[in-house]
Amino acid sequence: MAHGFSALNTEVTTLQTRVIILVDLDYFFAQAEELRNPALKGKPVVVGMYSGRTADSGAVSTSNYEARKYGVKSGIPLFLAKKRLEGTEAVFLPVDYNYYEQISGKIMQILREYADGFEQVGIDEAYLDVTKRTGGDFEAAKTLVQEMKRAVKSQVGVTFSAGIAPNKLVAKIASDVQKPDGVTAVLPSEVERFLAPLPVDKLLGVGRKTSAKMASLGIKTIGDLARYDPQRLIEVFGKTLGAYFHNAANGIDNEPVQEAGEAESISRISTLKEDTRDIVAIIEKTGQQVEEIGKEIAQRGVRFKQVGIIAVMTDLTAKTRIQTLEQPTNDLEVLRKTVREIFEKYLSESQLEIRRVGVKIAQLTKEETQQKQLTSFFQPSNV
Ligand code: DCP
Ligand code: CA
Ligand code: CA
Repeated sequence: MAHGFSALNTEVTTLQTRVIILVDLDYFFAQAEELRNPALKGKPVVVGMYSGRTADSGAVSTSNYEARKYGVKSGIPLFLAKKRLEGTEAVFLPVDYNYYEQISGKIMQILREYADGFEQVGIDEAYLDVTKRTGGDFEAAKTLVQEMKRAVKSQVGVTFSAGIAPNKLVAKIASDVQKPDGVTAVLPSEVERFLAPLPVDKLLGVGRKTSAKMASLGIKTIGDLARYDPQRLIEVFGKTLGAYFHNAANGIDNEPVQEAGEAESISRISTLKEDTRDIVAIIEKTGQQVEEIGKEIAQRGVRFKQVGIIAVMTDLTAKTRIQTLEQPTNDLEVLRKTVREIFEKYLSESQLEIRRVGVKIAQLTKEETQQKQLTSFFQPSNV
């Protein structure tokens, strides 16, 4: 442990119940259109992706709530939307993505100021970790959301809906409960009751095929899934998915709110001179990769918290092994040492020769955020 990293896959321990907010902008493309042309308000507005083949071919990107009353929603064909809105004052507009991105950018900038940790997802959603600034208090988080709503409404003119919960998974589902311009908070003690009656396809990763499979096992609601034998789930869906479904259904989700860049990884992979199990040959190759990765992290000013190796075997199957460090670092010595350790362990477990090797670092953080985190971490709390 001299160089400060721990055993395989150390999980981040949660010291305190988190308070996570998911903000989702209401009927976003259509609301953005109303913003630049207020005369549209009150009329059904449909924003469509025109494929250009014929005047009406293409699909609805989104519509405002007036249009939704007629069954016009994302994904349906434009000709069908036209038919359903016949005889109304409906307005059809083409997608203007650049303009929506501008509006989104302004809003994200405002929201960011209200968060300890911020993660934008797509054009119209963001997760905010507000644990620190609310002191873990959900009432304070509700007040914060109201402040955010006022700020975004007055500075940009757009409404959003939000979910407040102890994790990202539940916050996202909660944000969908009251729309538009709503807020739904799910306290830690309410998570189980909140999730139980919902259909399984509310969970990320449960699409049509999976929900049909679950139905055949007698699983319809998230509550059914939560009670289902986890061992059986793993048999049916495999280890990763099975475990995920079990945890998700029980409202367990430890995914951190992280800046988009932090989720990135840097990797290098190359072919060995010959197929081998010789650690010296492997280390020679990965040593070059570590140098290259080192240049890139210096350039970008990032640290890494996760180290992985990639081994492509002679039968072309690719294996990866990951180790999480105790804290982010930019020390290439630590990287070299960790890579060697993981490879040594890997070689002791596998008999096959290796054709290609790679090194990957992940959980990247910017140097300055890192410093900020360290300062606040070491601040004595009882002064
Ligand atoms: N979008 C799209 N095609 C889809 C779904 C969405 O082009 N099939 C675009 C248009 C939406 C934006 O993405 O405005 C955000 O998607 P949402 O699912 O959040 O839907 P909306 O914001 O339109 O509506 P809601 O008020 O239900 O969030
Ligand atoms: Ca969305
Ligand atoms: Ca939305």
